[in-house]
Amino acid sequence: MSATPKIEPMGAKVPEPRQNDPDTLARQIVEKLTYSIGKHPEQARKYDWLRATTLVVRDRIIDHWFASTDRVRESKDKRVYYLSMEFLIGRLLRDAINNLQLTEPVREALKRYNVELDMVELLEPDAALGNGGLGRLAACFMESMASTGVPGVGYGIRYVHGFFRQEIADGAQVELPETWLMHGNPWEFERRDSSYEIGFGGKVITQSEPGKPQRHVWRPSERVLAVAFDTPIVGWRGSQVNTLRLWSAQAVDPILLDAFNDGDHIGALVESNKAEAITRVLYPADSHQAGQELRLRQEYFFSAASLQDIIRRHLSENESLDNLADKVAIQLNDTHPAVSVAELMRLLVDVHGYVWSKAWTITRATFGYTNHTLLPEALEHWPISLFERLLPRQMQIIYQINADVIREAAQDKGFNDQQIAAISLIDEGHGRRVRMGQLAFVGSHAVNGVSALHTELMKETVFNNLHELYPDRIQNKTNGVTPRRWLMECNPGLTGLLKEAIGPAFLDDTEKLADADKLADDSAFRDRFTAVKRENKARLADIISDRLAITLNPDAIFDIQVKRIHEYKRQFLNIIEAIALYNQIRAHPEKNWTPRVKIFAGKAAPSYVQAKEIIHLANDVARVVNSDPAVRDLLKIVFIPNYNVSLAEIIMPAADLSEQISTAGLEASGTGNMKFALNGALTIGTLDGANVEMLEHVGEDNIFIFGLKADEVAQRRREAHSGRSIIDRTPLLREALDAISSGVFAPDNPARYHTLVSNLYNNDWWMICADFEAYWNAQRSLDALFLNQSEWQSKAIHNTARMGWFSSDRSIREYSKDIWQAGPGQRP
Ligand code: 9GP
Repeated sequence: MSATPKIEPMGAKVPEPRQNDPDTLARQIVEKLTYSIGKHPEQARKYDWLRATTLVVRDRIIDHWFASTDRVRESKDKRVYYLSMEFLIGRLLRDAINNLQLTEPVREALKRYNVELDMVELLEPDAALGNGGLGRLAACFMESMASTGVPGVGYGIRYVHGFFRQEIADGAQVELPETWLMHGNPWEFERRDSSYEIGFGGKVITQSEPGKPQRHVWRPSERVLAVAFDTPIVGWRGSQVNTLRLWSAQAVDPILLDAFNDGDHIGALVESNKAEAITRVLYPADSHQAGQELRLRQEYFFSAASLQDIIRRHLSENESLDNLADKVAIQLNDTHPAVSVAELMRLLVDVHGYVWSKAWTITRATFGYTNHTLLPEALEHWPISLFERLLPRQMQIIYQINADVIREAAQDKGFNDQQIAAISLIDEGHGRRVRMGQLAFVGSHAVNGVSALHTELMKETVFNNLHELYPDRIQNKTNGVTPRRWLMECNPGLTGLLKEAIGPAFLDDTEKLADADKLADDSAFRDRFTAVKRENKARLADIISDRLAITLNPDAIFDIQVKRIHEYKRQFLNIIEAIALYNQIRAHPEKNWTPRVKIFAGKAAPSYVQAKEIIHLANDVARVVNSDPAVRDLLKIVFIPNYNVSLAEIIMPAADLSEQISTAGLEASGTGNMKFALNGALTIGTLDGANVEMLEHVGEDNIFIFGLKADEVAQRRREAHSGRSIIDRTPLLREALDAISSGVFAPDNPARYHTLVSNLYNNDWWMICADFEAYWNAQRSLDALFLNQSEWQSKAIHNTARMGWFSSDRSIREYSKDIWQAGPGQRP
């Protein structure tokens, strides 16, 4: 046998550019069809074209991917690892083509075979590996890290079934499995060589030798394999490509041969099924606690695999782990990966022989933690009995960390028992639980909220005592969204118009959108801006007509609320206002009503009864209102099923009005609010989350703020107001609620919404009654404004022009500088 020839690495060279003309692309697409897919172009079906096009685009990404990886390896730059249970990435093809600036040549190439690029792009399944805001933010951050030159790796889980598919049957939500991998996934590369054993259960053996510190050895009773699947994430203009590494669980022994040979053919697969179950399904539970054992297994599984991978890579380039924090920043996206703090300590102390204090210094300097919610029901805490059984050594470590923190608090700050109980990693009050928020906090050098208001509330509420103990730790990093997906790709009409009007600089620096601000007074520009919006509305109206057979008037206000369904997000308030408006239109047909279309979309966690009732109510009200001839075309209500990233890309550019009406103090940031405003929608919203900063940027004339402020909400909650007195003195509200409770919208089951309504009478926890009147008045002033189209459109232009700051590139630059000390310009 001849010796393997030595292969020279490409080095950090950018590869020779490939030919990107339509002829070359067309030829390569057919080559892929032929040699990678095994089809003649004449036989190729739609999915074959998608796959072939993806492979041709992917080749171009791979060139840049290798160059990016080599560059980081050679420069020894610090890497950022973003650990997230969720990456709601959506479709990738359009994003990749756009970022490589291949849209027109690929379109041309496919045309040669009578294939439409848009059709091909729409075939790609949505990678729905997330529930909502947190997962979508992680996807925006991955793209922005690549676009701003931050060497980053995202670590998560390769769920076989992503976020469930929602259907509406007789008005109610039905959950069906999502199958994004059905046609394979041409973007991913399986890395069998990067697989790690992950343990669960078993016992800890303590070894003592005279004169030496005790050693702890964990002997798990169960092991599964974590196998890596890599997806390249290409940044704007293709200059940097980062990796999203998702872990898939497999059994160490795929089949128990003894059992099989004994005739137990099902039992022989038990281990394999148990292992694979870990990464089979995404938990549908945003802002809603999912406290199941499988969930804790998922959390530990991907955290432990990621840490082993990080350490292996570090040790392949460095002599020891002493300088881990100089070369590695790990960001914990919410508390889901918080067990990483205990796991890294275990690896450093038990496996790599560090003394505790040194290991703790390294650990804390390496981690950062982002909090995404203050809702108590969403803050993770695990029963100690479960934790101890599944992760016995990590539990011991958590006890020791806790003892150290409590000692520090008592000695240095003189904390009393109450304060100690508040910071403790162990909640003694609810059947003894491990508090993951506290663990993430103490194990990180930086802890951040996701909007200015949320960060302040973190200091005042959930982390009040920890903030007192570590006053320099909490900082703010307001969220952002990637302008590539959320402006350029989803709104080519507006992007083209802006390019013509202010030049292309905003494509590289979103804050340059500010140059369009003055055009708000230019009537010719306003007309063109309005024409783009109308086209986007017509496109959405067509989709709604196809899917739901509801005809919409594109000249009505498109008033849209799309997001997870949750009581604090107050879709219920919006529906009640719609009913009140319906009643008024019927009572006063002679008035000059502004036509309105209220559009809803979003999913409810399957176990969240009230949220599912809200969906049902929206559909029931829609049925009655849309079929009432007395309403004419003045009000239409639509609930679009199965909200996902791709649908959002069509909805955001089509909105006139964006509903951001959460109970103040409860929405950590919101990112939908940013996408709408960037695409020229006006916002009606409370002073909550990032709405507060949006107000500062777009100016108070261009945003419609109403309702109680966060401190007023907290005050009213302390006073435990019921809604009864407000309902009694507000006829519009009372009549709307009476209509719901008397079965106007549910004649088949008039009692269906009794609980929903009686909750408002008894305890107005979400401030629906308290905010109703202010909301109604704000809506009516928007009605009046819409009749003055030039004024409305100039406010819309101010929104687009002033939203540049809300780019996730800005967020990432702030993380890079203040938390990670990594990325361009951040070298020590
Ligand atoms: O609810 C928050 C949302 O306000 C925020 O924009 C998003 C990203 O930071 O995170 C959401 N939180 C979750 O999805 C779960 O905690």
